[in-house]
Amino acid sequence: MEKTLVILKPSAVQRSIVGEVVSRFEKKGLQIVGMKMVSLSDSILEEHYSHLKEKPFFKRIKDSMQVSPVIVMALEGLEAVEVVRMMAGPTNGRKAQPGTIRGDYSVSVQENIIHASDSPETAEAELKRFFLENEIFNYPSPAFVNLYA
Ligand code: YYY
Ligand code: MG
Repeated sequence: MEKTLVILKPSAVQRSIVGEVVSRFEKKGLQIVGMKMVSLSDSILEEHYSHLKEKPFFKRIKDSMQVSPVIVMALEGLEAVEVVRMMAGPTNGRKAQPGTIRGDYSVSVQENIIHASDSPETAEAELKRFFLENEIFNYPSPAFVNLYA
């Protein structure tokens, strides 16, 4: 089993599509093992988007992540990192296939609804960044036998 981090960005929270997006993950068979609403500080965003920190548009991204609180989620499943990235679709909502979250809800690069960890290593670091140890849960999933055979 693998865990991955999803952030429902202000573009999801402000447009009131949190439920729809969360529902997609549940229907797919991913188990929610952590979930909370938080306001993202400058320092956590500088760490989280450190690969973009030197870009001229970094402030624009940071501002957009702070216009409202976000929902951070920990999702668990077999190959969850890859599964969730596929469900998200590519960064640019205009290039994302219909059927993906970004493809169905976004026409933007910046306002692209969710963040999803891009590798198992990144996922581990990102889960630690946004969750305390006791905020990630381990509980039986009765549906498990129907999900993976
Ligand atoms: O992993 P992913 O979210 O698909 O893209 P990243 O290249 O890691 O960029 C993070 C985030 O930054 C992206 O979701 C939107 C924003 N962004 C942007 O607004 N403009 C860009 N040219 C590149 C990224
Ligand atoms: Mg990324």
